[in-house]
Formats: sequence, structure tokens, C-alpha cells
Amino acid sequence: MQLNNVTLGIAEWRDLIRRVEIGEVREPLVNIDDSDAAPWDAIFVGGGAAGRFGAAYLKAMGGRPLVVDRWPFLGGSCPHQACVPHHLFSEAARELDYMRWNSGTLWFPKFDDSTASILDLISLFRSGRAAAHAFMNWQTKEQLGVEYVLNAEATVIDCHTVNVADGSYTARNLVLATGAQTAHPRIPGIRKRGVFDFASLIEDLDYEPTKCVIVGGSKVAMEYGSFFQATGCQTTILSRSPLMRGTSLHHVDEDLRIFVVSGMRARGLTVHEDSATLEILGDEHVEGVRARLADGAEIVLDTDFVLLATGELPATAELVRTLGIELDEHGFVEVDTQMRTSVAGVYAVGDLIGSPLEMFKARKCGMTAARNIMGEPYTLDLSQYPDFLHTTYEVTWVGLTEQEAREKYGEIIVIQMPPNGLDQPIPLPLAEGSMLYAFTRPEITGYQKAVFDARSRRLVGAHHVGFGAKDAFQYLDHLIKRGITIDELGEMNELFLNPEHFIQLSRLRAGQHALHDL
Ligand code: FDA
Ligand code: COM
Repeated sequence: MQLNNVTLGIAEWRDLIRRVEIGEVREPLVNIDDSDAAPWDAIFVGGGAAGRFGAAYLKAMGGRPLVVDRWPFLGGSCPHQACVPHHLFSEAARELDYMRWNSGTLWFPKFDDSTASILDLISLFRSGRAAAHAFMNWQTKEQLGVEYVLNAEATVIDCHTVNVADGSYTARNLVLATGAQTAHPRIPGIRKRGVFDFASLIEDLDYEPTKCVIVGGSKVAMEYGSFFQATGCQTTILSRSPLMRGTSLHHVDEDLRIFVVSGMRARGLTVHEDSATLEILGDEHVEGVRARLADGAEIVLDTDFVLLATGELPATAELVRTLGIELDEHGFVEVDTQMRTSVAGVYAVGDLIGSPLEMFKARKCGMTAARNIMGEPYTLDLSQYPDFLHTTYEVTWVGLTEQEAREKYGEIIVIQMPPNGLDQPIPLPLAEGSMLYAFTRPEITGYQKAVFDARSRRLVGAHHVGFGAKDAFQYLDHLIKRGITIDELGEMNELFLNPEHFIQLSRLRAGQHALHDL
């Protein structure tokens, strides 16, 4: 279906995507300007965050990109099965948590979790996600001027050539941006009905789970586990290592970790750290999970629902076979800081190249590839970045942990809330989302810590559990890299009451010549 000469509005895109999804339209959706004789500067294989942003940047620089995606929409897994449902579930988890803690007080009704349904929320998401899909197609075509072929599998033939449906396209460069999928562990029984990963959960869940076992301790385990538990679905996490201490997360402060994991347990989640999942039990449908705990004891957990949250891996076999591309020791495509693979003219971006599997990285490496292809040398530095996850809280961190800072700088000071040494819980930190708790359950309002190098007075790490501070951490990351000091923080203007108290707490100490903890 040639779409280059027509302008589809959002409603028309939604309808077209729906028709593809129900099998009414099977042909590729082609948005290519046939009258343009210019050669392609790059073909982006995969139009997720990495491919779409890379193509848009390359186009903005005056180049000609082509994006190919097998889905009938751009944006990839983020709006379809990943970030957007994750944020919907996490917001629901937070709301449910709020309703539960405040149940039967003030104007809050007695909380009845039988009305909270995992299936309902997934159905709600499924029925609404096409709005984001439609917008991605519309924006990419009408605002960004990027050409694409959708609803068409791409087959890489060589380092310049990609076959798409009936056609073949040749470009100066290829940018591989095909993402990653859940790495399914080798556990007997893993193919039974009732075993899901983040993608099949969205596509295939057709019953209301009553109990849940999560295999793995990734962010997805913590985020989705907190949501399931908040709906009243008793949830157990089986994690090989302590939560938030795995290799994929860097700079997790131990005090923050303890607050987060004990907060999950306080809400009824069972977390078995250092455990091994041995077998998924049941006839056709899952009925239980057999596991070995840290102390060596074997247990069987009754459940009708298993979520695999064991991290992700890319599908690379075809790329290795056709291009001879090199992989790293984990199975991700090896690239240098300019996103160049081992094959000249072939770049790789996004989840395909490995950790961190995050949107900022996907989008920025798309941009990095584009700039290098267009002759503007650019390297991507991933040595330092802010990070976050959700439980029923928003958990955010950037820079060094207290321990890392102590090891690196020797003399450090820590400003934290609540402070150490109190004889009873205080209702601090306090701001949006925790005002009611302050007067009823002060111990759950949150936790925060800022770490400074005492000699240079520079902020070197910030850690936050609460609500509403995630945005600030994007900017804190930048300020830390620019060397912001406790004195400069003290000169900033807080919008009191503010989610993270770093500005005002810094001002309480900045007058000191020799800094002390607070
Ligand atoms: P992505 O998977 O988006 O795109 C790959 C594209 O390639 C797909 O559109 C696919 O159809 C296409 N494709 C593959 N093979 C093809 C072929 N042969 N031919 C044509 N097309 C092909 N990050 C974050 O920053 N904030 C968050 O809140 C979350 N939340 C989150 C929740 C969950 C559950 C998960 C699993 C992940 C997250 N993430 C996240 C991570 C984030 O979703 C992820 O890093 C990006 O979506 C990766 O974008 P890519 O473009 O690399 O892959
Ligand atoms: C966002 C998808 S949901 S993209 O990064 O804008 O392509």
C-alpha cells in the first residue's frame, strides 16, 4: 500500500493499524517518495526507539534514511509491550497502594482488592495502545519527513542490501536496530500455558491470575511484581541474586536498596533472593513452581501464573550468518563508541548492543550512528547515567553510592532524609504523593541521600525513593557532570515542598568550612 502521496490523520492510522492486526491488510505500508532519485544514506533495520531516532536525526542533518519494521507502526517495543504498559502498571500499583494504606480513613472507602484486575488493566492498555502507534507513524512521516516501509520483515543480504517484501534496497550504510527479547532460561516446564514474558503477557493473557511467581530479579520483576501484588494477586519473586544487586544495575546504594526491598516485603510480596527455580509444574497449564532457596531447602509454590523476568537477549543468528558480525561475550552485537560494528558500513544501536537496555541509550545511539554516517564524528559515553525503576514507589539514582564515593574520595559527607539516629520514624522526606502518609504512616514517606566529596564539595551521587523526583534526576545527572557543589545547590531555588530535599538540606550545611554529615 503506497502511502507517500496521502496524508493520514491519527484516526486513519489507528484504523489502518487495526486492519493489519486483524489480518484485513497484509501488504507492506510503504511511505517512499518514488520521485526522489537520491541514494539512501542508511537503511535502519528496525524502527523502535533506536532506529526511529537515528533515522530522524539523519534526516534532520540532510541525509536520506529508510526505516523498515515488521510491525505496522514505528516506536518498537516501547509503546507496544514495554515502557508504556510498565508505566501504566506502575501508576496503578501506586494508586492501589495508596487506596490500601488509606482504606477506611477520611473519605477513602474500605479497599476491596477484588475489583482490581490485572486482566482489566492489560485489556485497557491493549485497546488504547494504537493511539501511540498511530502518532509514531504520523509524526515520522508528516513532521520528520522520514521514509519507511512497515508491516514488512527485513532480511539483510549484505552490508549494503536489505530485502523487504518483494523489493530490495541498497544504501551506503546499514543500521541494525532490531531490539532484544526475554532470554528464556532452561527450566523444565517453561512452555506450559500460564507462563508469560513481558511481551506475551500483553498479547496473550486471557484469565485473571490468582497467584503469581516471577522467575528472575530484573527491573521488570520488581515493577510487574509490585503491580500484581498491589492488585491482591499474591506474588513471589525467585531471584538468583539479591534484588538490585545484579550486574545490569550500576551504582545502587545499599541503604536505598534496603528501603526498596523491605518496602516490597511490607506490602506482602515474598522475595526469595539467592534462590534457584528448578521446575514449572502442572499438566498443560502451570499449577506450581519448584524452587531451591538460599538455605538449600526445596519448596513448591502453588500458582496459576508465572512471569519470566530474567533479562533480555537479541536475535543475532541471521546477522552473524549473513554479515559475519562479531558479538560480545553476552551475545549482544559488539560496537565501538561510534556504534560501528566489526563490519565496515554496518552500525548497530539500541537493545541489540546490550546494557543499559534503556530508552535514552537506544535513542542516543541512533543519533550517534546518524552523526557518524553523516560525517560528523561523535562518540557515545555510557560511563555515567541516571537510572530508575518503580515498585509502588519511584526509585531513582545517579552518580556514586555512598560506599563507592568513600572508596574513591576517602573523605565524603552524606546528607540524608530521614537522618540516622532518630528514636522514632519522622514524616520526612515529605512532598507530593506522601502528605497523607506523613500524618498516618511516617515510616513509608520515602528515603533520600546525597553524597558529596568533602574536599571539592562536589555532589557525586544522589539517591531517591518517593514520588515525583524522576525528572529532577535527568538534570541532576547533567549538573553532577558539570561539577555542581554543595554551595551551588544551596544557592538554587527550591519549590517547597519539593520531592527531593537536596537543595534546602545542602543550604543547611553549605555554610560550614569543613563539611559534616546531616
Ligand atoms: P525495539 O525492540 O523497540 O525495536 C526493535 C524493532 O525492530 C521492533 O519494532 C521490531 O519489530 C523490529 N524488528 C526486529 N526484527 C526485524 C526484522 N527482521 N525486520 C523488520 N523489523 C524488525 N526503558 C526506559 O528507558 N524506560 C522504561 O520505562 C522502560 N520500561 C521497560 C519495560 C519493559 C517491560 C521492558 C521489557 C523494557 C523497558 N525499557 C524501558 C527498555 C526499552 O523498552 C528498550 O530499551 C527500548 O525499547 C529499546 O529500543 P530498540 O529500538 O533498541 O528496540
Ligand atoms: C516512544 C517510542 S514510546 S520512540 O522512542 O519515540 O520511537
